[in-house]
Amino acid sequence: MAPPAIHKAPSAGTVPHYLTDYDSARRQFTWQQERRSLAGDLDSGLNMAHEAIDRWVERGQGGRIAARFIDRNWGRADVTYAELQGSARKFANVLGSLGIGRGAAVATLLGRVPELFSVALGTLEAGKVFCSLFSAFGPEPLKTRLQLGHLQVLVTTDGFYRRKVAAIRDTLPELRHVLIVREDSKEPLPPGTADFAQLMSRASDTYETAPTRDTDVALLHFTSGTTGKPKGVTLTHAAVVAQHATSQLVLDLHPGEVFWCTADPGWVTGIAYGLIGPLTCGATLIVDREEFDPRRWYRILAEEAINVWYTAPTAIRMLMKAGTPLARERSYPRLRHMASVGEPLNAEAVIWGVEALGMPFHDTWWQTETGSIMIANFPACEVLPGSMGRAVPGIEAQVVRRAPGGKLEIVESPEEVGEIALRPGWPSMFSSYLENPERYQASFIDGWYLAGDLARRDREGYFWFIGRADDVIKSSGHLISPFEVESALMTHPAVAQAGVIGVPDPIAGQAVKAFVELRDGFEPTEELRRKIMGHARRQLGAVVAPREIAFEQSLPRTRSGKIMRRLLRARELGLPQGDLSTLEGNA
Ligand code: 6R9
Repeated sequence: MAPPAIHKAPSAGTVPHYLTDYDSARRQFTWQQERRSLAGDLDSGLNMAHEAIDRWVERGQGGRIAARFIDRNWGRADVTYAELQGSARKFANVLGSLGIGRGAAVATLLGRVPELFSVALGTLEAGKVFCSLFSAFGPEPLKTRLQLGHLQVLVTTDGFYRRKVAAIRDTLPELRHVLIVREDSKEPLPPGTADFAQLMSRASDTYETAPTRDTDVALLHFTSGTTGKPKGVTLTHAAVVAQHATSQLVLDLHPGEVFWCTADPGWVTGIAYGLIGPLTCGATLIVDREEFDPRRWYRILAEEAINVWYTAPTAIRMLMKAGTPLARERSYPRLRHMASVGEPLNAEAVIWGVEALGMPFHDTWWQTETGSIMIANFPACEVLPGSMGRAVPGIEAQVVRRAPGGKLEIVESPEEVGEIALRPGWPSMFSSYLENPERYQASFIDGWYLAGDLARRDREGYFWFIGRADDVIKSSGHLISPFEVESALMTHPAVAQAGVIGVPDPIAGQAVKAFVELRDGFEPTEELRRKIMGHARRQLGAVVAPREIAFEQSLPRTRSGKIMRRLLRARELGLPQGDLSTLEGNA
């Protein structure tokens, strides 16, 4: 039985919520109105960076803190909206001086540092495409993404460059400029790179924002599929309309409020809600440069007087594991709203929020492709623990089944599981999969975008997550392609075939497990297992590499030679093996 609903956060009511009555908010909401509330005239242009920073400076709010960066030793570096505008404009001028044209793509491979914000906003301001690469990736995933995205500029540190990029640079003929944010200025610059700080210091901080239109591509994010290369998801400048609206309706961010989004900027949440959306609301972002640590996190929540917190289930489960007493060692009088995204948020975690921090976690659901939150539990509405919530105003979401003849049918029964489907037309819907129009087309069926997630929808419109419809793995909130891991394993000389699946993990949600078939002449020893593991980690980075490798005599294949991950999963979990008629060797 589902746990009882939780009515309102106890501390709610201290600020007026943007959304108080769900049904009337849905009735009244229009995207045109939201669009107008930003850059005004519908026919004029729209620029994400302009909405995020310039507007506040123009209104005389430039002195407000846009972001506070906290370092390992608790040093705090504050950047105001005006300073961020200045550094963004400098970077826009740097791009100009390097001769980078409109529409070209600029990438960062950086930790959570101020330079990432300047590069992101400056790139957008200049009308170029910004792409943030996950800094824990190894050389292989970086190479694939830099190639697929035709990236012309990369901003990274000397350490990352030496460890991850130098060896693949020859394979990236389109990468014209590498700018180094130096960690140690005594070290010479790596050959073929330029000094980021030096270029910035020479650049002017006046710049006329590029006249971008709603339909111009602004962001490139990479996401993982089941087969083939990663998918390059493009979002246009219009995405800012939905990122802004949801930062208000779902995260409830007010000007001057302190907001902490714990997502890494290498993933979509870290840009949409770690940067753009909250700045359009005039909030102050807290950015922790360090990795997760329970004591550290509670100290940040308390000392930085966080008002609104957006985090992820894996982190919440790790906090639960560290124990409720640790949470209660401090008090959080300013905290008034907590939300979560990225993986299923179990009911216990929602309820634990009340116990440990005085309010429930509010689950939200969306994807890189949707560009902003689509389904949510709203701060002023009751929370159903274990449910992802209801469709955001302006979003039509349903659970559907595929009917014969390519039609979709809306599932009416709250018991029946189907696929999550969204009616196209919201402003942050992805505009393409880079160089894969067929794949893009295939995501839309019968007038709906199919998300590839399975869910139930109850009579009140609350969605309950069931699982993914494909083989993609979500581990600690990171979307991982089994294909990418299999390909990296197969570059090891001992590996003939590999099949990779996600296995349940109490903290990370899923962990990556590989089944490996060895080439003739190799023995399945512990030493070989360690070698293959090391190889995978060097190529992929520790976050993506398998945590477990099992040797198999032979992997189950279809008659066409494809590894049957479904069967590997069923065997691993002791589930029924289902239809085996296509299994190789079956008559
Ligand atoms: C924002 C983001 C998208 C996939 C999505 C689904 C899973 C996201 C979830 C959730 C259960 C939630 N997912 N939110 N599963 N409950 N509240 O995570 O984007 O990296 O593209 O991942 O993540 O499977 O389809 P992305």
